Amino acid sequence: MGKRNNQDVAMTLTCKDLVTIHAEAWERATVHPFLTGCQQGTITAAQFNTWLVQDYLFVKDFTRMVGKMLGAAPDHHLDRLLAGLIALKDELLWFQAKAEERGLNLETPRQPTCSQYCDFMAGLVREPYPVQATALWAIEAAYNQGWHKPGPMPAPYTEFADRWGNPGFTDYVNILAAQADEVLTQSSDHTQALASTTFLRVANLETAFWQMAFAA
Ligand code: HMH
Repeated sequence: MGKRNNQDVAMTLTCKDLVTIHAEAWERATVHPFLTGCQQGTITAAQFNTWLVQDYLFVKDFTRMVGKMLGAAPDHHLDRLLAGLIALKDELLWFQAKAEERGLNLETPRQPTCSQYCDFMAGLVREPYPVQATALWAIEAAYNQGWHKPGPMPAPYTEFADRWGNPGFTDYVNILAAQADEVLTQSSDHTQALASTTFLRVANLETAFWQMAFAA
């Protein structure tokens, strides 16, 4: 924050600012006993499998959210969104393969937290595009940082940590931040305030999402 647009003294909020403003919520979203448990080998198979199935259900609706963003995005954002969708196509197939390996049934009901997160994503279509772009970045950044922060993960979690913690994914997240920053700069204070509450909502949903593994 603090940077001012010299025309109308509007604030220009950036993704970096959001992490600072909501530092505690972001820390809870990205440093969690689920992730440290994977790293230390203390997560049970049942806990991990609960997360895996619920995350598959999440990613299906996340894919729908990104698909709807195509309708609102400026022309020069389409390429990255489409690249993101192609990666999500692979990711959904990967989740199916992981579930098969583990003998998991993906036709499982969503837990309440997963449902809340999916409802939140479905509702984003009603928000201005800059708010959607901020949410997209925040959702991907949470996993990028969360899976990266504990450091190298032992088997069988290595490939999970690599999927979201790898440098290519970090580059993608940084591009999403740049795209969100660009449209936030052109937004009203009201839209920027909405982007800030949306970021906080993502952080809180992410924290609750990790917690689901322990509630089952
Ligand atoms: C809950 N947040 C959750 N799941 C994911 N797979 C991502 C973010 C990143 O795609």
